[in-house]
Amino acid sequence: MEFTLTAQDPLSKARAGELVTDHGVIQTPIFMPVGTAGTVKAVHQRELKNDIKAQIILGNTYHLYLRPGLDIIESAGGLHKFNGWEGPILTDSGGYQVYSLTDVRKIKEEGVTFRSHVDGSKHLFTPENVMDIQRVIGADIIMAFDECTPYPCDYNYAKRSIEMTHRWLKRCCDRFDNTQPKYDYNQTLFPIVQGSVYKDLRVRSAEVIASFEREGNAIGGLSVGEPAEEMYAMTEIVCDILPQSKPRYLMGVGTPVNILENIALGIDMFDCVMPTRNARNGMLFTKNGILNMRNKKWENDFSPIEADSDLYADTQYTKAYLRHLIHSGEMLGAQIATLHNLHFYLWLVTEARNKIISGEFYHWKKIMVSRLGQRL
Ligand code: PRF
Repeated sequence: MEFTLTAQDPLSKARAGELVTDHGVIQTPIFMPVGTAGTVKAVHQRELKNDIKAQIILGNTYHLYLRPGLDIIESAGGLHKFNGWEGPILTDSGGYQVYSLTDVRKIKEEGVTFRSHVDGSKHLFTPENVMDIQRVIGADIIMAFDECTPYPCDYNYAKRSIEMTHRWLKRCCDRFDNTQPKYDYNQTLFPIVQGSVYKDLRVRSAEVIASFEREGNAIGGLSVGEPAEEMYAMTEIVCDILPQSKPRYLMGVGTPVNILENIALGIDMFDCVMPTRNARNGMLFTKNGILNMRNKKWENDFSPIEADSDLYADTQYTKAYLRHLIHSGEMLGAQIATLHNLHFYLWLVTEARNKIISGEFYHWKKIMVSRLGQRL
């Protein structure tokens, strides 16, 4: 995998770059739509490619391992062949889903035992088997197995946790480096910085993670309930330590404002369920702020969802119609709203990239941040 920096903003730490994978080029900063179970919910692969212009999508080790299971994914020839998405894929390691989705779990040095949220069966994830599983799934970028600490988190717990995450990383790298891809393209492993909201722990973790010299690095453990200012403070400290020459991925972030603020601090890659999940509840993100489509206000509004958009779904349908669909629990409502939100998130990062290249990012970001959070 090659990463080239194309431009740097003179007034912030924002960067524009290009990441080359065997399944295509990713222009950064980028937002990666979340496709937990091998599908970006409510969106066809053709729409992802042609309408939203997604450049990379996410999958989850935890979900895919439980259902459909590795035998089926391997028989299909890997996740790309199975789901028909031909672009790059990144899989998260399960080092977050086991904590957020399972209640019966035990974290030990060896790994994490948990019960499936699907059928209650018992499983063990270790740094080694999570690498093996991600080899079978076959994502282009795979993630290290980590512990994402909750917020708030006791200092001593967070300290012990990063040391274990670092030992797990060594085990991940040993396994990854001693195994081969299952299919005819390369995979790369990104390690994850943790450390809760403690500066010294973030510094320590970032130094350790950087010392592994992988092809890209990620920041985890943020956007778990802490105030945005604390998240930004941690991102800033960590970005100052992680190498300039490699992509930086901030996991599970965030709102449009969070994304712009973190781009300004030097983040290149984002993922979040917010645009997809909130769409299904009728929340639309736009250039001028946030719309709640369930609101009675839109009942008789026959204007397009977004008049000056190049997305078919934005100009073809009215607000009143989308409100009706969402209200009635119609599937098309989820489809239209999801297309809209993902198209908006991809527009936001593409525009950020263009502004970084033209040297206007800092001022543009200021104006956008004041608009994006407004409730319309
Ligand atoms: N670790 C992993 N995946 C994640 C996170 C993490 O800390 C987060 C935190 N926001 C989202 N997804 N492995």
